[in-house]
Amino acid sequence: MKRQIKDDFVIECVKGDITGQPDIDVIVNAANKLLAPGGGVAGAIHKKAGPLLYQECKKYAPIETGQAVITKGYNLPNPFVIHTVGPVYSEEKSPAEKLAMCFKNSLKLADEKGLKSIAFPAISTGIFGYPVEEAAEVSIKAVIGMIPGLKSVKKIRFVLFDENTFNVFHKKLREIYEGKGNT
Ligand code: AR6
Repeated sequence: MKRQIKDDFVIECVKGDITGQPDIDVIVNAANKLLAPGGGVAGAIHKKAGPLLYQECKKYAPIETGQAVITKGYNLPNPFVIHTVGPVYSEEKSPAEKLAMCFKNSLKLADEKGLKSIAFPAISTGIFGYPVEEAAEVSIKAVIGMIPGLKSVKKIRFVLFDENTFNVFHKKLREIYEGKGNT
């Protein structure tokens, strides 16, 4: 599903694997504070990128929840990876604020670097336990709020791994845009 926000900007949801998006400049990793290879998205990204990714990550670790750092993509089809740490839902006092920060800080980094396209997974909705409905609302609103200020980024893609998460994000994106009068 694709939404043309303005003439030259696209926001879309696809079902798939974040490590299989060769047309995207930077993919976002749902990382842990140590930026170490874990399970889920982080495991898949580090596996495909190869060990040099963790070597570079170590230079920037640890980072705080909501922060983001950028590295090269190594063996991934993307030149860059942004690593951001989502909130652990049951432990965070203001999880929505922290989750929104992940998206905002990642977009800011990509834009500053002059990148044109970015792909996000459903940060925090796996091991970190954020309910998918709530996460979709916070995540989509956070990226949409950033669009007017972006200079370089022209495409934002949400890559959702399973059918349910895809359906929830897809529906939420449609609702938010229908609310704004788009079709
Ligand atoms: N591509 C796209 N989405 C994926 C992929 C993939 N290859 N694999 C899983 N997902 P998670 P979190 C989905 O657990 O909740 C790691 O160990 C998954 O189904 O990867 O932020 C880190 O090191 C879910 O919908 O991230 C941290 O310790 C979503 O991506 C911790 O897990 C996020 O799931 C981060 O937990």
